[in-house]
Amino acid sequence: MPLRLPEPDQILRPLPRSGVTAGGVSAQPLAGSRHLWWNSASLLARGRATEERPAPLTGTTRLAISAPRADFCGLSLDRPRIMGILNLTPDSFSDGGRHNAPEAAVARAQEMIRDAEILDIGGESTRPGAQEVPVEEEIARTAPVIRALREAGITTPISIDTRKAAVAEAALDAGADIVNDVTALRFDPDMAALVASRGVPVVLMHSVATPETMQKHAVYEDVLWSVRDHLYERVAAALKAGIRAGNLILDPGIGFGKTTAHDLRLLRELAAFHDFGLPLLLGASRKKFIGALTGAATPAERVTGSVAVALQGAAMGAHILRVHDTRETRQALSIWQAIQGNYDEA
Ligand code: HH2
Repeated sequence: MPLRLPEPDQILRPLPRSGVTAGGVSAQPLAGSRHLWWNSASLLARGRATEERPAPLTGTTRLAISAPRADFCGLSLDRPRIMGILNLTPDSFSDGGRHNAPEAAVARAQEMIRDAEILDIGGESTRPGAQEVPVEEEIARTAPVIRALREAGITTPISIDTRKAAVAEAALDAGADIVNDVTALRFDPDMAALVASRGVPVVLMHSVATPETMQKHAVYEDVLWSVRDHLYERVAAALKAGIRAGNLILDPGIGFGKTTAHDLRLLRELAAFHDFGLPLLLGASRKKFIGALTGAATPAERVTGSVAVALQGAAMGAHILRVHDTRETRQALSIWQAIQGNYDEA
């Protein structure tokens, strides 16, 4: 089905509900989820007061909010999927320097895929203040490890977390399946054409400026509308470049040029992005706002807070949860899914 972009000046933000439905005619699945449904929504029109609305029974917006999302590398997105983070960098804010050697990376991947259904591999930190890594260096960090993972018989879908087309291309050639671009195809002019020609899924994330400078740009009149407008523009650009709608995944970019208040607003209103009709990815694991809210100074101390955020993402209908702590997230998610009434299927 071709993608119809939502109305640019209004958002129908569904109110996600879980558990037993009253079975009313207006109860509709949320974003193809088997756990969540909705029967009312808020209408946010640019510059106007928010109105509460019953869920529309027909129409393209209803369809976009409710419809099953395209399968993701063979994974049905009717339940939240865990994406395990494997950073092959000396300086990532959480796991920098831990998995650089290929043997250590393969061992960590083997451990993560007990619980993760996707692996996200990165060779350049994008934490606030991080400096750019030369292309050759980033390729040398990532491609051999991806090849080693495939040679070790790991068939889990792999995404390459990069802003650079040459790095993405080397990773895809080595056996990666997905491109995860925190600049939503803006950093490298060759990235959109590469993704289009390889026909692979791509994560379009909201970010501003560069990792070096982004926290200076954390100023928005209204962060929800800014992120929405940006993703709208990036989806349109991706389609124009020939990328299939079924290969697009959206991400609000928690912590990228955002304050704690911005991050919280986006987490609270995540369901506002379902009217694109696309899968949502949430990457909040161990991020700074969790430390700011709890006093957990180091990323390693933020595991419990991260699991809480992952559950919030699941409750808002996020389809992919990008996390460091795959085991802890899986345990929490299994319980959440079981409580929602899908015990046999969780
Ligand atoms: N966050 C980070 C990196 N890549 N990709 C997506 N799609 N969404 C995110 O939120 C996201 C991302 C930053 O986290 P991490 O990889 O743990 O750290 P670093 O950038 O320091 O390697």
